Amino acid sequence: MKRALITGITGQDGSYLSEHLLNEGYDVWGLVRRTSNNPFSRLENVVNHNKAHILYGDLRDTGSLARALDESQPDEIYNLAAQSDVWVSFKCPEEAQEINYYGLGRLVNEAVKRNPKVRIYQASTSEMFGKSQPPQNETSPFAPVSPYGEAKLKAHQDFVEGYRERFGLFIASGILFNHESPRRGLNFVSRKVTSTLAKIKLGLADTLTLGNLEAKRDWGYAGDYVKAMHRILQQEKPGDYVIATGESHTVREFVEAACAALDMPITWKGSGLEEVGVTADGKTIVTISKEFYRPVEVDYLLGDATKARTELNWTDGIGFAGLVKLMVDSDYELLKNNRALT
Ligand code: NDP
Ligand code: GDR
Repeated sequence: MKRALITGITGQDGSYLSEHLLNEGYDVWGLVRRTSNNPFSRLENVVNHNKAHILYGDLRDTGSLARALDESQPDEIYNLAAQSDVWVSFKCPEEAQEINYYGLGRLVNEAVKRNPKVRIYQASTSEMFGKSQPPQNETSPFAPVSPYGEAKLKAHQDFVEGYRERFGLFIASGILFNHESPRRGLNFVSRKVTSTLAKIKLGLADTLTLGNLEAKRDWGYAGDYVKAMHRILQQEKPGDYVIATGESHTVREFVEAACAALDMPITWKGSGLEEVGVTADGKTIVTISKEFYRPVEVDYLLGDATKARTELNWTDGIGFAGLVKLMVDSDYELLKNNRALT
């Protein structure tokens, strides 16, 4: 039985990946950091049934990583742990560097000391492309604009490409474009939109306040994307793979699709910070605030995943409208049944 260690198992991707690897017959171990609230809300299918082993540790604590590696003795490591919020990274840049850059260095160094043949997956990101011209693929230049993107790029260059070339290690990456799900953190725009609009529909909130509506993202479904992570580590040679749908939509289109899914269509009035989204009965339900703009924006991400489709035989499934509906329906049902959103 293969053993996998997942850092970031409590996050969106960690939860789907742990379920996928358990289905594939893996012995799954997850690194969890201590938090003041329940870290296992996404892991009902995994932890509550004692299917995965939990190890306490932190990417900032080398000793904890050493102990986690000794206990789990993994054949494969999936490094999903990160400070993953781009907006927050502008406010806490050292944290992004500490976890997203040095964290990978600590993990890789400790892992290969114990097992030079271990296979390591790094969660790289389309934020590394930043201002690079779309469509972006594995040969596009990197041009990150946020502390998050910069830390992820440095980690990618030093510990993925660099260690692979210098030491011949099996370190691979997925350069994943935005992927969402009903388990997406409430701080990210997709889930903020679906959860708040569902509240508005049920009379539990009045308005949804957003920042830049014009940014374009290539949004896919997280459940499909974790399958690519696993396939990347099953290849003969380690490589880097763009994972994306090849379709890009603005934040504005995301809001419109979510409103449509809730049978609550809106029209837009005004412009800039004064723009509002208004329902057919004249209620303003979307407003704009400077607070949610970023100092520098990534305007347009559109991924070309030809390499992954060819070499990994990877496909994405549900489409943009399907993804938005899945998220809206899930939030609406949870709220209707007085369940907490996590
Ligand atoms: P989440 O924010 O949902 O999950 C991040 C995980 O990292 C959580 O389990 C979190 O723990 C953990 N974590 C944070 N800091 C530390 C630390 N210091 N030590 C140990 N664990 C820590 O992210 P996603 O699941 O969405 O993303 C997974 C990975 O993929 C991340 O690395 C992200 O940067 C990257 N990525 C994500 C994309 C996306 O669209 N989702 C696209 C491209 C890349 P806790 O629960 O305690 O906060
Ligand atoms: P992103 O995701 O920065 O692409 O990073 P996010 O959902 O935070 O933003 C997407 C776009 O929406 C715009 N936006 C807002 N964003 C948030 N969070 N809140 C708002 O109110 C709002 N209004 C407009 C943003 O400006 C941006 O253009 C995600 C994370 O998962 C990263 O970890 C990952 O690496 C990348 O996707 C690929």
